[in-house]
Amino acid sequence: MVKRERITVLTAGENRSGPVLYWMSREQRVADNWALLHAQEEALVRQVPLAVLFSLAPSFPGATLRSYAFMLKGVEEVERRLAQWGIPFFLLEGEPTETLPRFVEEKGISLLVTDFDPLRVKRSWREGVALRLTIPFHEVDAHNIVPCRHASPKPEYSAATIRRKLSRLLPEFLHEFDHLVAHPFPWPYPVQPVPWSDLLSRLSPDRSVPELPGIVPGEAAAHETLALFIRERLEGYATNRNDPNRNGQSGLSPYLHFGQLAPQRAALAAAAGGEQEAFLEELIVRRELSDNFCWYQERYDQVEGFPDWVRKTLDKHRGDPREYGYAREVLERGESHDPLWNAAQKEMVLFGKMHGYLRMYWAKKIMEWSGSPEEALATAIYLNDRYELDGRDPNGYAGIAWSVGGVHDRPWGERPIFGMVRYMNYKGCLRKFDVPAYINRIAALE
Ligand code: FAD
Ligand code: FO1
Repeated sequence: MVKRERITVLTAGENRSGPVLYWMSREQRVADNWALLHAQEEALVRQVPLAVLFSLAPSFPGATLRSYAFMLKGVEEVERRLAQWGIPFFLLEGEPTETLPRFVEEKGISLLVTDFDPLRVKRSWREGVALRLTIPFHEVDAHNIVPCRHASPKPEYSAATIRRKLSRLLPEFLHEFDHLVAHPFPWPYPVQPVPWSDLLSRLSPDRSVPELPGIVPGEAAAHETLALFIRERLEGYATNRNDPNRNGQSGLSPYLHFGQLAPQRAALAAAAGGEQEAFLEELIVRRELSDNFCWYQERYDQVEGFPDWVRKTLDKHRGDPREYGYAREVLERGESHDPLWNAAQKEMVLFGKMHGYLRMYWAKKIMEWSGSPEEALATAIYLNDRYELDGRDPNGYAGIAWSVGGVHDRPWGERPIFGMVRYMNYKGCLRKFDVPAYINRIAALE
């Protein structure tokens, strides 16, 4: 049974008979998907057909060919996997607030289920659709192990405060998933296959950020990446994860971002592994703190979303002289005076995934070289969401807010520009890892 704490009734609606529809958005997978499991539970109780629908929005903020190509290959795999369970899949093009209510009416859907996502664009989609429904509309948190709304009723101050709440609740929520069954009530209408081959050309996403040849999209590849990490790199994660010269991170973020892997699955696999505390701290505490931030702080991508102490200290230092200042285009080309920063920017542009440790340094330097916190925030978000395959994610908005605006961090010694927001510098990196080796490695790959 899907736990009640995962389910939010967005609209009660009137009951009528008819199929159940899962509007898949964030959780683009068949296995380990609480939203899909809830939709099937409801369809079995009602003894009606079940279908899954993905709404392909042409203008997802910041998305380029890189992200759409990866995502659509994963969604195509979803269609193939669903067929094995007798569950049809539909892909609607256009804005969901238009296309979805029409589909619900045409097919006489009796219950609409969708997955939880704290981002603004998704809130507006859900609100827009809810306004035009007369049937029940349920939202299921299939991303957080402890459902976001249940873990805490407010924005958490730091990892420490949410960690206390999560660790109390994890024993109740970190368990094996229920299983999908072959759906016994067949879909009563003809199903046109999705025209996968010409979708991308019709979507015509920004091709200046090309696909990434080095990473295979989809649920199967996600599970292989997880298994490899657990087998070969979980053990050394605590020591290796912050060294850009070691392959110490899991590589899971693109799969988690597009919902091709359930964080709960990764946690279950790690918990059975070796030394997992450091990994679970990132995978559970840090990630679920990001959803908490974006859900309860609607201005998660604005300076107004920073804590009061930060806004005060940054205001005090607005007028400080900047030793360096770069236009966004110069930064985008990785042409600052700082070879380490340039290498990190190039790693992101070329491979779609900057090393986690360098993301902090990268964003803090943008803060140091921008004319204002507002400009720094906008530039970091623009570059992050344009080039990171795992971009356009609550983890990114929280990570950038931490770097630029001290969100989830504490006050540090006061200094120019940053005020009491934590500062990071080149010398600090030199102490942490072999900086020339990293710079040379990226230079050799260009
Ligand atoms: P691992 O170290 O293997 O971590 C495993 C998982 O734990 C990650 O996939 C992620 O879900 C979670 N995690 C790890 N570190 C963090 C963190 N600091 N905050 C939240 N969750 C974390 N992450 C994104 O998914 N998308 C982004 O756009 C993004 N932008 C960032 C920007 C900045 C300025 C900063 C400081 C961090 C950003 N992060 C972002 C968080 C983190 O850097 C990435 O999640 C991580 O590097 C992804 O690689 P991995 O999965 O191999 O990491
Ligand atoms: N979700 C959708 O439901 N429809 C889309 O067309 C869509 C496009 C998209 C493009 C890039 C990207 O990074 C994410 C995209 N998402 C889309 C959202 C994604 O599924 C995640 O839910 C959020 O980005 C993470 O919160």
